[in-house]
Amino acid sequence: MSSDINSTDRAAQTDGFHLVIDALKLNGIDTIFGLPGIPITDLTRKAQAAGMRVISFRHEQHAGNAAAAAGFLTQKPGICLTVSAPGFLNGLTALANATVNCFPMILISGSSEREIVDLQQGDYEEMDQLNAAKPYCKAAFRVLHAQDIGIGIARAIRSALSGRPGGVYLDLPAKLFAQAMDATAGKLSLVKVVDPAPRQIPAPDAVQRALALLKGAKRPLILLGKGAAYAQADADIRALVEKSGVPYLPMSMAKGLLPDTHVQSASAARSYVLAEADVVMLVGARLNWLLSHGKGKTWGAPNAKQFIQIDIAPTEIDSNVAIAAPVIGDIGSCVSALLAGMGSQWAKPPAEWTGAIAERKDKNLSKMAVTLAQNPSPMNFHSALNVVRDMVKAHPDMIVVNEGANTLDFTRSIVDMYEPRKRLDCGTWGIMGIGMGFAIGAAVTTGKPVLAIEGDSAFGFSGMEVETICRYNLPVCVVVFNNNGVYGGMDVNPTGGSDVAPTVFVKNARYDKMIEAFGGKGVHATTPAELAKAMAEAIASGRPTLINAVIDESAGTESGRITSLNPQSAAKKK
Ligand code: ADP
Ligand code: TZD
Repeated sequence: MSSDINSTDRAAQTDGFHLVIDALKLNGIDTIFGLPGIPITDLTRKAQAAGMRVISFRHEQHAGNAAAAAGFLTQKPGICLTVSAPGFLNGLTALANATVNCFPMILISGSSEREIVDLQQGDYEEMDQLNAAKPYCKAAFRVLHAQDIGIGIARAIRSALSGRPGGVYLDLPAKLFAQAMDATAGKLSLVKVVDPAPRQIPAPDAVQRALALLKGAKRPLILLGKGAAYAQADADIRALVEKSGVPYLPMSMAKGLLPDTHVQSASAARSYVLAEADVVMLVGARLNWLLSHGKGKTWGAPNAKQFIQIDIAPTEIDSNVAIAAPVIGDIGSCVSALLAGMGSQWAKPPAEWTGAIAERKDKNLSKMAVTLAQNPSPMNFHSALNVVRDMVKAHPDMIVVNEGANTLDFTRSIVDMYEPRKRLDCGTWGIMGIGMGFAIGAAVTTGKPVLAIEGDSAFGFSGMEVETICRYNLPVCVVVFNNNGVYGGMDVNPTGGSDVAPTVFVKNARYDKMIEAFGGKGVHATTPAELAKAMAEAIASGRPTLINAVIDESAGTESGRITSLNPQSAAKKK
């Protein structure tokens, strides 16, 4: 009899574990990327039992990167779940990277007991995680009472998604999970976030100002950034470009918003258009280091250019150079207002401008075709990427993940993309280590095949996650461009000592053997034909594959295309 009463009581109760899961599910979040341990082991189990997809990683940074990729691809915050202190810190790099890239994600970390942490009495994995996280994310919250879990998760979701998207930290102390409360009250405490990323309609005068500037331009240019890719306003963005007739440049993760083969793409005449344009319209792209801060030699004659900038963050405007026509709002609303304002009589840019671009494009593309057609032995970046290019053309819905230095720069410029949000890379920081996390996040979220083109150094940062790829049998094909080191393998130790140079790895390493340890398919490819065959098989089978593509160790340049950022001593040596 008494045991019946107890079980009725229990049935009428819920706890912190279940409230976290219910709050996430209520908000349409169905996947957690994480790594179990105290105090969140049971949360991962219970989430799986409740029907969520729980993807367990080997290191939290990669779980965080997977969550960030999911956020970018879906406009829902990706969830990364970690243990306290070291697990939290491992996830923090990904949270900071997501914030820098304007990707929505939530890092949820279990934490140790507040009473002990705050008195610094030495708890298991003691750390003041909330304050550690604050400078590196958009917002950071802590929940102390089970009845506040619903509101805590609602605040985290809204903070991640509204305005400029970014990373949010949610601190859940160990004690919270076990707290029990009445199940009905628990259910009522949950919040389904209404309209988490409200549309922000641009002011009509801002739209008119922008259109007037664009209309008067003799050499206009549109620059699409990854904010434009994130916005999922693909049809309107394409319509804006095509209706205006303005040549455009995609930033790396905006590639494919319009197919790179589009007649208006000015990518193959990039330096010409950046230097010569008189009016540049930025759509979800910041004038940061990736665009030489909007000034200097890259941008041609000083003060000869005017900018229109569409962005959701008003404080982005004038961050580097004066912006003549800011348009503040969400890209979908801004682009549709611009389209409406253009009317039906919009005059295309002067033929002199578009003709000069076409001429340069043709010249550069013909030159590139000759380079790509060469077949040196060992392979160089061009001959290997020539077959990658064909593979992506044949499978335009495949997601390409890309990191490295030369591997990044050459892949970005050689491999055409055909669909929006199909390219994920080192992004705003130029960070190494996103490879396997982004690949897993993309594969899990979209179910599409993923091709990860990785420098051998870049791959090393997340290489252990090939086990995760095999464990979940994900359709990921990793291609390691193996040139024996960071940037290349040619450096020598100037002392003649037995240590190799700092940039050099084990020569002729067989990365393909790594995936075989976990049941995946490893391939050693020394020619474009072998590489093409292996990629085609991987994509057709959907089987986890790692191709060790042997690249000439002298083929790259130090720092790839950003050599100018690499300090060299100016001191004269005697
Ligand atoms: P890229 O590196 O491709 O040049 P950035 O990351 O520098 O792009 O810039 C992205 C910009 O897009 C950010 O300034 C961000 O505020 C903005 N952004 C992101 N999402 C939206 C959106 N939905 N509407 C408007 N602007 C957005
Ligand atoms: N650590 C982190 C987290 N990010 C970084 N960007 C670096 C170190 C420095 N770094 C680069 O900027 S590129 C790179 C490093 C270590 C690797 C380049 O070698 P690779 O590529 O083998 O990946 P290539 O194609 O051989 O140049």
